[in-house]
Amino acid sequence: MKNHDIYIDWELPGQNPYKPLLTRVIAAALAAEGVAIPCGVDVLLTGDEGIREINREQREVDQVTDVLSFPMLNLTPGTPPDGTGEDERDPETGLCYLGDMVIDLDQAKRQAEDFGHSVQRELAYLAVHSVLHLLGYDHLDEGPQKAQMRQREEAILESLGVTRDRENPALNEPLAPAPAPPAEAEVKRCGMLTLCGRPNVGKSTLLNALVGEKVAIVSNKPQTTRNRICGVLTRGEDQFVFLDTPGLHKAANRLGDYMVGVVRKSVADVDAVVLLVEPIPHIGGPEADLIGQIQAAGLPAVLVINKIDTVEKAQLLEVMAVYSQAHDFAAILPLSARTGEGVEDLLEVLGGFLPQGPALFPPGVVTDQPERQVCAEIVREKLLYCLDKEVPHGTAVEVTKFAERESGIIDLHVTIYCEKDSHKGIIIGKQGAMLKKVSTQAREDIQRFLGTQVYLETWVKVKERWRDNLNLIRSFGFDERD
Ligand SMILES: Nc1nc2c(ncn2[C@@H]2O[C@H](COP(=O)(O)OP(=O)(O)OP(=O)(O)O)[C@@H](O)[C@H]2O)c(=O)[nH]1
Ligand SMILES: [Mg+2]
Repeated sequence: MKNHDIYIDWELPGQNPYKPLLTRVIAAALAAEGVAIPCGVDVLLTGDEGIREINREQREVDQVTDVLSFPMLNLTPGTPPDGTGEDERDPETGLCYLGDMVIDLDQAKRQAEDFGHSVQRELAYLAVHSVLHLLGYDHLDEGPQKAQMRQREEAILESLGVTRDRENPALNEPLAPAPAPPAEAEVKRCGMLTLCGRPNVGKSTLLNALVGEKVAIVSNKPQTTRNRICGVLTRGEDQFVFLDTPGLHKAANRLGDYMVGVVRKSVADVDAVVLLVEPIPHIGGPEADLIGQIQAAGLPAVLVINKIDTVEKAQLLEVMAVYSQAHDFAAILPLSARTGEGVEDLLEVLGGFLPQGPALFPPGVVTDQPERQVCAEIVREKLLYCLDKEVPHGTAVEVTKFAERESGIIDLHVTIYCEKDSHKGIIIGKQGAMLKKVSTQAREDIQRFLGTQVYLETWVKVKERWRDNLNLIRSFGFDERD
């Protein structure tokens, strides 16, 4: 099981060789401290200037330090997070975000020279030291806490075969480099596949599971996805380009018309369609409509019965029987986008629909969405999560500033539009509490997505009935001419 998500950002060109080492050391330190739930740590590897700027901004000292740690949780040494504490876990990803560490590579190199050991060893030490800070250890004075922290550091480094002991030359060898990733195979088959279905059936969850990264926001409220979202999986000689679509529903406003139009356009000109349905033995209006569209377009289609983690297996047979009578699907696959069960089987089936052809996207690319759009979507996801009823459905999010400083820190300004003054009050909350909650959660995810520190500022404005105003809909990036 992949237990920890460690996001490492490189501010320094050409320093990527340390990435496998740091990833390994951080994962080992977390495991040694008994962290047994999926966790996230953000790492920024910078130089003297970068860390000086962060020291100035965050600690108001004009100073170069070897490492900085910014814990997110208030933990006690020896008591790792178990995900039960308040706000400990991201409700959607289930990830427990521990905080940020910043390492100054220039300083690490100097210290390595002073100690007479390798840069790898110094980086390993600094990373372990920082992980312990994130887990609540401190060493403000020479008391027992400092001794406890030192003792843990040594134990962890020793378990990795790394100590700072200068007298033991055997330990001075650099760590073995991580095995090189396998060479990229040339893509020989590439195809586009549309994911469609009623709202809330799990299309975006499935897209993320297929691509292996979060490219689409997810919520337990219907009509979360508003636009076509492209997710790319490149595997060996195959490239899958998935199109996630808004849930097909009866439009109640012009934004709804736009969303339904997106679905229609996406169930055409693709290599195959994946129709997602709930594990219910009944064909509803949206399903019948989509089956009609699939037949009219003459496209091969795969039926995915999602959320099988919520029903007895016997019920699935009934669902399969009902749908196999409605259309001649190329395959019917029960799966759980949430747990991942069956996703590999789906990929195998979909691989059969990829035509011969070169890659549409370079290796490593997982979506075609610009970074600022993903940031706006993340803020909208948090609004959907934190707010009730109609309020989040009437929000639109616009990024008004996305600027990267020389240090790599990103200044992000975001405006949240809502439809009524009363909604504005709800979004801001008592003494700004709701907006702060939304912003904090969004900032954490955005930092993880961008792999760097982000200063997020948010404003809330009212645009009455914007969902029925074509000009406003277009200005928010929903353009039916696309
Ligand atoms: N139990 C269970 N829940 C799931 C599964 N897949 C998705 N969900 C949940 O269903 C809800 C809706 O998921 P989304 O992926 O946002 O659904 P969607 O089809 O993209 O929804 P729209 O964008 O509104 O059309 C979320 O709360 C998901 O966590 C699954 O396999 N099992
Ligand atoms: Mg969706």
